[in-house]
Amino acid sequence: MKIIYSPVHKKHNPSFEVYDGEKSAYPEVPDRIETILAALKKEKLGTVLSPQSFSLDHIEKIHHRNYITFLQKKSASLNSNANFFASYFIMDTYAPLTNGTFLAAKKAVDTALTAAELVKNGERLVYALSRPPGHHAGYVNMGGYCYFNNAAIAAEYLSQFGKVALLDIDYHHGNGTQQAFYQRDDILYVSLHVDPNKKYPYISGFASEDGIGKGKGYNKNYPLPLKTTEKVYAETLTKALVDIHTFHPVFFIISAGFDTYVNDPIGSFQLSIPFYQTIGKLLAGLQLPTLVIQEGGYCVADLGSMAVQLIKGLQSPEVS
Ligand code: SP5
Ligand code: ZN
Repeated sequence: MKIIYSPVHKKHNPSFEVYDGEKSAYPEVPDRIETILAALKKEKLGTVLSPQSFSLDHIEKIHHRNYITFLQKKSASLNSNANFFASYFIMDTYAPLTNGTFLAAKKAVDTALTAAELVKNGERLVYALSRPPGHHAGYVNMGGYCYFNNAAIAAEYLSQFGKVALLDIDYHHGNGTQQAFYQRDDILYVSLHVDPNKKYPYISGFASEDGIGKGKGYNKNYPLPLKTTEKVYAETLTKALVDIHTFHPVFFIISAGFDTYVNDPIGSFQLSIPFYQTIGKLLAGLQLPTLVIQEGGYCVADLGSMAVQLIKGLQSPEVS
């Protein structure tokens, strides 16, 4: 396996989020990616490569030019300890802009695009250690710890070469990714996530949202109960994999969040560390060129173990 990583993500390190009007600790910390990288290296699961630099044109396919310019200019204008919250382009209080945010977010996109290009060129499995994450970022807004939609930009890139299935297994619904492809029939978006009636992002992720125009039927949401068990998760994932198999994609992208873990400080599901290997095995059953892109997951102490289990599962197909 190839692992794509750059230390530039550390330049994005907000000092707080605002929750119900009060400051609270920012859970999306640089150590998340550092601990995953260290665990993958320790288990010798792959070769680490640095991302190449791609043109902003790739980002412009998913985000409005004025949004990209705002993110770039505003970020550069901030002093090193500022956290900027309020703008037309910011949809909630979980995505503060800081001085290093643009540089880190652009590198997270480069990380995903470098991985996508390797998959396009025949690699079977590539892991993009993108940070900040991306799946909540929409056409004109950042939110939910996300700035540029790394997975959507990678999917758009790969769609030039064949149909793409994007499976989102973060605890939260990927509202930004759904929005990007809601009218498309060449990119299937399938997501398993907590019931949006109960948790963030609240406004999307309902089972009734199934696409519009020629995109009708190419968006699939599987909202799950707050205390979802491994049994229910595995049954639901099996249904999602039937959707993907039926679509006959050429490429498979996984928006991989580890906030479904039982001890995650934000999530509420009941998945254990070994269960991530079960997930990996189920996904490997598709036998498709696969791009894993990091999304959320906030139990920093155990993120490395979850990533290792997921990759071990992806490398050992249940069906051959
Ligand atoms: C990529 C991703 O997983 N984004 C998740 C964004 C969810 N943010 C909302 C959760 C806010 C939790 N903060 C609670 C602090 C209580 N004092
Ligand atoms: Zn999440």
